Amino acid sequence: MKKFIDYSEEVKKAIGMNKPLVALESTIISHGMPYPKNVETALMCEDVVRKNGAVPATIAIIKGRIKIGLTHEEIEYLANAKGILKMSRRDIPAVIAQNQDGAATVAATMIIANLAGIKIFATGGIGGVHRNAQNTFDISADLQELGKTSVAVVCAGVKSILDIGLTLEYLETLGVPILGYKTEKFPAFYTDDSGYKVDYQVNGAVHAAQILRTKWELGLNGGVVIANPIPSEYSMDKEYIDSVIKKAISQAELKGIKGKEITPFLLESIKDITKGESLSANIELVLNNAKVAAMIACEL
Ligand code: PSU
Ligand code: MN
Repeated sequence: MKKFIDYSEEVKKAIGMNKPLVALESTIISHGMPYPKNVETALMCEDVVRKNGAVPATIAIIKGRIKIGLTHEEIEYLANAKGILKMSRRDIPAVIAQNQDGAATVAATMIIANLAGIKIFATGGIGGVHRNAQNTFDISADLQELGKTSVAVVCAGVKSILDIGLTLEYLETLGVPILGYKTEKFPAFYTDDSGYKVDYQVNGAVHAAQILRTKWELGLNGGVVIANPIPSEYSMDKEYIDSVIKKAISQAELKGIKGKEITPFLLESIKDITKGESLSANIELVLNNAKVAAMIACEL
C-alpha cells in the first residue's frame, strides 16, 4: 500500500510530530468551481486549517501517484488541466495502474485519508440520492463509502439538487450518524435548514470528537456526517435557490446529462443562473467547514 503514496513535506512532518491532520478533497477544485476561484479557495481552506491548529492534506492522484498533501503547483495543475478524471472508489485502481490524474471525490478522499490514518475531512457538500433515483438508480458512491470507511466528513449538508429525504434514509440504513454542529436542523448547503432534523446535535468540537472516538473504539466501522450549516450571513434565500435548482435540473434533463457529469453540470448552471452568488456562498461554507474540521481534529 505504502508504495503507491507520496506525502507532501508538510504532511510528512505532521505525521512525524503526531500533529492533527485534516483531509481536503480535490474534485471541488477540478469539477466544483471555476478557475481561478477554485485555486484560491483550495489555498484558503488549507490556511484556515493551519490557523486552527491542524495540518491540511489535500488529496488527489497525479500521474498515478497518490498525493497526500498537494503543492501549490499541483493544485494549479488540477484546477487548470483538461480531462482530469472525477475519481470515485471504482476509478482508483485504473488511475494508478495507468499513471493517470484523478481528482478525489468525497468517497475517494475518504478511502485515501483512511490509508494515511487521517480521520477528519472537510468539504462543501457530499453526494447523495438524486431526485428521480427510483428511475435512474443514481445514488452517489459517497454514501456507500460513508457506510464502511471510518472517516468523519464535515460538510454543509446536502444540496437540494438531490433528494434530501431519501439521502438521509439511505444513510440511516447504512448506519451513518448525522451530527448537527450546533444545530438540530439538517442544512441544505446554500441554506441552513432543509426541513429535516439531524440525528444528534453536538455543542462543539469536544462533543463531536467524543462521539467519533466512541464509535470507532467500539469497532463500529464507518463514517460520520458532521453537518455544519452555512454561516447565516452567507445563507441564500430558500425560495430563490429552490427555483434556481429547479431551472438547472430541467436544463440538465433537456441536455440529457447523466451519471457523474450531473453534479458538476448542476453546480455550474446554478452558478450561472445566480450570477455567481451561489459560488460565493459555496466558498464561505467550505471555509467554515475547514475551520470546524480543524477544531475537531485537534480534539480527537
Ligand atoms: N457537491 C458540491 N461540490 C462538489 C461535489 C459535490 O457542492 O464538488 C463533488 C464531490 O466531490 C462529491 C461528488 O463527492 O461531487 C459527488 O458526485 P456524484 O454525485 O457523481 O457521486
Ligand atoms: Mn451519480
